Amino acid sequence: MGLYLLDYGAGNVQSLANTLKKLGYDFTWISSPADFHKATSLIFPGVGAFGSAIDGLISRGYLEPLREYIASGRPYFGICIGLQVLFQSSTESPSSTGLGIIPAVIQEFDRADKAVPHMGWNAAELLDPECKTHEGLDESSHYYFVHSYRAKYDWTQPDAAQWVHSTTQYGQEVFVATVRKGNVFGCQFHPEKSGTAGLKLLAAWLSEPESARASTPPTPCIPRPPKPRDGLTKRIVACMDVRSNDNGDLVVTKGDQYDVREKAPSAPDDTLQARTAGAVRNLGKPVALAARYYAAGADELCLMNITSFRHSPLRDQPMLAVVRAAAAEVCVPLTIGGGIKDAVDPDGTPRSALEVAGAYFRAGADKVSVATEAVYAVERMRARAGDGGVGDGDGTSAIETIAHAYGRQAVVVSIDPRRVYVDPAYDGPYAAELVHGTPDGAEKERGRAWWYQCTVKGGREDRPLSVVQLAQGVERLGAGEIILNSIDRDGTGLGFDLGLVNLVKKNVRIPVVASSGAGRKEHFVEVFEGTGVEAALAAGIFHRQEVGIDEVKEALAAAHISVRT
Ligand code: 1PR
Repeated sequence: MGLYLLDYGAGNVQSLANTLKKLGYDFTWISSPADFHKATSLIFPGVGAFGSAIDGLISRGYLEPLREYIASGRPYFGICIGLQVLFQSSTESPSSTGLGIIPAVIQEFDRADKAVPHMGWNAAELLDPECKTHEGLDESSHYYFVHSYRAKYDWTQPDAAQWVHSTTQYGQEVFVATVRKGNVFGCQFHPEKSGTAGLKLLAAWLSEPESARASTPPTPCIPRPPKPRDGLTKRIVACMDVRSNDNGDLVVTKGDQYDVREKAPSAPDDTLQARTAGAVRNLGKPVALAARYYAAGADELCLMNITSFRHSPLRDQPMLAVVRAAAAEVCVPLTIGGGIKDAVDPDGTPRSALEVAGAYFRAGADKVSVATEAVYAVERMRARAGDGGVGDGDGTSAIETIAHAYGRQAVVVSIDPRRVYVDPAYDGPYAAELVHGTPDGAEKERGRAWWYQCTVKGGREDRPLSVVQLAQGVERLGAGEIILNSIDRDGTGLGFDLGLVNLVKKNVRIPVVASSGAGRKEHFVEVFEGTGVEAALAAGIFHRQEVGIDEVKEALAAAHISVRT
């Protein structure tokens, strides 16, 4: 089979290549317009923005060959933007024209009742009421979506509705999850990031005889009114903080309030604790742990290069090899953080944040996480506005440049706030963000109040910025998601800081991942019941195997919180 993959230059399409290799398929990247004639099957794993995709296709001379390829009746599989380009246009990029094969327009999700992007695992419901599984798509499975724009399902428009194979509901909107007609199949979600359910779907399409793939009939138009609740599940994220130990090996470590060195015993002795005191805590190898968490059902994985600021950005950057090896093992989204900023390699070569992010995307990352540089960018933005104003980006920050090239869904901001305790009657600049200790809270908190100050360099330096100012600032600059750590709770096992999580969640409209402090499975139930967060992240309890990801999900399911099992 002449299987070809189309990359219009966005770059972060390595996941699909890894998945196809896993499934045992050889493929060739389209590298010139002439390649379209050689292809007998074509997959377009589009990522990023609609306009960038169309511009990328035009500048490479691919748009007309792609149109001709699809018109020739040979099998086509479009993923995410690869599905959206089949439509007439998108409000994301009004000046760009799509292929116009499906007569409808892609529009932005309504943000009134939900966080946008729609990011996470959701169900797809087949239009054909007779079957619960079809073309490898299974109604009882969940698939990984990440997008801000969608094609609304409108059964009153038969010319467009006849293409719709399945739909998904987010908030109160029912949109097109998959299309299927003739030789065309497309999905809004990412099968290459959807674990075994996604592998099954891709395998089913790839193994179908080409004649069958080229001749699917239209779908009848069936009303699909929204249900009371959507099918989006809460995500469980396993995070690995990676750094080199004293022998120079990259290991997964874990700190207590960001201190990753083993503690000395209280009295001098000859125990193992005394002999290892001061050494970097070693909890395993990053790739082996990533594979373990994938097998255990983690919905996403994070690899944080926690001492990145001391190393060169790209030259001899050992994290790239770790990401490459981890990405080959796992079929769920992978976020890489640490050192995503403009920097200079030891040989004097300047590297832009975009270039550094690009290297990680090509290695197989799906999202990059920016921490220190995000704080500086918001500070610059506020300084430009003056007079305490919020301001606007100038297009040069890491968040803006990466979001422009790879889409905002690919840019996460990791926030490292620390509590600043103040008098409960505090009336200073952060009074509106004050959190008060509850009577049943920890002893240290009772009768006290605090605000949350942002830090940089892994908590080593405080900055004159509150967590709300940072969260709102990065949303404005174009971040697609926030990982919300807590230096006070990190590694303590006391539970997530619900006051902090609620404060940030109610001040932004992008998804928030609660992080730091998980010590028991009940803490996950608490954070989902007590805040509106989309995901919860933990490190220590998973590394030390104190609680399994499956146990967390069982506890959530028992509390009627929707999870992917
Ligand atoms: O500043 O863009 O280079 O990014 C550096 C990244 O490394 C940031 O995301 C920062 O949070 C992280 N980092 C830096 N130093 C440390 C450290 O621990 N010394 N790790 C560090 C922060 C927090 C979480 C942890 C959760 C859950 N670790 O990653 O996984 O707190 O832990 P728990 O479940 O065990 O409580 P830049």
